[in-house]
Amino acid sequence: MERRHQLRVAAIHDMSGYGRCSLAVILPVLSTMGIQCCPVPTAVLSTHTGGFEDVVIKDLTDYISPTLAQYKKLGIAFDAVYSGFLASTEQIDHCLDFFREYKDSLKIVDTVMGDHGKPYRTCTPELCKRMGELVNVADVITPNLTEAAMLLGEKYPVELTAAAARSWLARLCERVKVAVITGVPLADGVIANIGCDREQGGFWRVDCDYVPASYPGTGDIFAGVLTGGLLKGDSLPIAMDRATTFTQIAIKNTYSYGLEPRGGVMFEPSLSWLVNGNSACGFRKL
Ligand code: PXL
Repeated sequence: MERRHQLRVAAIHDMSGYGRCSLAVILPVLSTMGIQCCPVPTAVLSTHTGGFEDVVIKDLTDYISPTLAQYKKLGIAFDAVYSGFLASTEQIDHCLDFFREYKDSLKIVDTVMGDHGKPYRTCTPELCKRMGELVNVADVITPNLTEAAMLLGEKYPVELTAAAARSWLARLCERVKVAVITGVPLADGVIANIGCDREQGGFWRVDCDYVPASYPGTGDIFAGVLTGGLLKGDSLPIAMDRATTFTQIAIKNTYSYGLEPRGGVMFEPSLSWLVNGNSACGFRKL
């Protein structure tokens, strides 16, 4: 058996050249946290699909299965398998194979399907429907509010009361150990990231400062930091706090310079926070 001294993650996600999302943010985040990230690209894109024309997309659906076969043959182990943006419905099956072959690894599914109440233009109804199959085998899921509503068959809400938020999390936690919903407008007027850990118990919220702009890739940064924190032994509220704080630092820096939103957030100058930054313990019970 291979001897290792470092955490290792397989990240099944797309690589978008411009726009700071998916592997382009997850790789640097996990590396900075001291974790080896092995990218398994689902597609290569010139830019992400949020607000650019003439996007060049190379679908890599036939890449994942042979890659998995080679890793198994080589005896390569992963502490976590993390899936994100998928380019075709077949890739659901390939992710299911990955999760089955690495059954003892932490299984993180970022249910990338849509935002602002609508599915992404690449996310077909069939893909949205089958995302539930990945949720059913996952340990940890990180939907945004749009995706949580889609998974639960709910209408996209204007806001959630604390009781409704706990109920949404509890319903997701019937299927997974840990559910985190990002960007939830709570009825007290605050947008929060909320989470539930079925085994440890408890519903948690980490409040976000309101910034009047929306940037792609922030969910990927959040999920990347959350994954790193959980792997390194953070409790769920501490991992949520770390991920929220880092994402907010990047959002606020970007906003302060008035940078074009579709370019994503300027996280690179703040990566050192992930090395030195302690959780500010900005979590509380939901
Ligand atoms: O961050 C979500 C995401 C990931 N990958 C691609 C996207 C998007 C959102 O638009 O287009 C290619």
